[in-house]
Amino acid sequence: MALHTRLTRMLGIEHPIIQGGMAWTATAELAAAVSNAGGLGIIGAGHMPTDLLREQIRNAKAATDKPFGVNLMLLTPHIDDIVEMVLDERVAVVTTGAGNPGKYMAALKEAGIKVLPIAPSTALARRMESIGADAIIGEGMEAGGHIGELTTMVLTPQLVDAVSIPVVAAGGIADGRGVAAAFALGAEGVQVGTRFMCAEECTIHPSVKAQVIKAKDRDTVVTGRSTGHPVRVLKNKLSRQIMELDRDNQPEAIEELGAGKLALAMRQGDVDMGSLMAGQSAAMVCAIQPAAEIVTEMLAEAEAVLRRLGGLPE
Ligand code: TUI
Repeated sequence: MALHTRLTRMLGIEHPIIQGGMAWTATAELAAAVSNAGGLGIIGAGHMPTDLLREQIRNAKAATDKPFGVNLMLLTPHIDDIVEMVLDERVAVVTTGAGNPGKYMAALKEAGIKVLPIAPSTALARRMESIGADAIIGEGMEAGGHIGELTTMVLTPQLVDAVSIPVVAAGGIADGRGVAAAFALGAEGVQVGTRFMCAEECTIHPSVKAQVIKAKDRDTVVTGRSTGHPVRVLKNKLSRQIMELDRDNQPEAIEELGAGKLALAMRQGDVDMGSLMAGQSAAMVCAIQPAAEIVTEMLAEAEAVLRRLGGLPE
């Protein structure tokens, strides 16, 4: 069986699984592996210098013939340069996070790029649809990193009612039960981040993968609410320090303390003072596996659940 939807047809992919565009985490190796497995791999631009990102895109092109995408983190200061480079490289798909991509939509669409904005609310989703978005990724607050206020359970069906383009559910989805649930809510695809952190092809430091695998249900916390950019992370020494500054309402001190800490975790493996951005689903990630195995396992589970639910109980 295959789970083909408007989303898979539009993107030219086999399976309705998009890999989250995690900064300092979702590199060309991971993106190519997910795309080769029939999902949609995404390179996370984050704050990456434009030249380095271009190299990543070229590495991914060399490693897969399948479509892949780039996630644009709209808070990055050199975002204009990045967009120009992405247009130049003719990337197939762009997802956007942490802001309103309205300014770039016309240029991206003109270049034939499929644009999937991440929206934490129906208002933004409607606006994005009206200016030409191809699908909406609705990310619930179960997700890791920068989050909105709503849960995936309530956001997804509201987005499905609010727009007529396909909706992709994100936040808290780490196995086939989550995929089936997202489909039940009307989504035509899912975005999965945290589980792909523990893909073999994910190049983050092994110590971070170990923290994700070790995590239990209550091991994440939302830090930085006072800054206006709340971020979900695995609890550690840094998150405790930021929580204290949050309580004292010191947003500038948080921005200063937080600078560079995502790379410190993901690249250097500092699990005490690095920012361990990960979703609540970390507790459901139990092993390091090849990306292709993650994709096929999630699909097989989803299909089994959907088949079982096909019959009403006695
Ligand atoms: O973007 C993410 N997750 C991220 S970005 C990131 S880097 C960062 N580090 C520190 C502080 C802030 C960012 C780490 N994780 N997910 C997608 C996402 N987008 N979540 C929430 C949003 C969002 C929020 C507001 C999208 C649009 C938006 O619009 C505001 C507006 O201008 O209308």
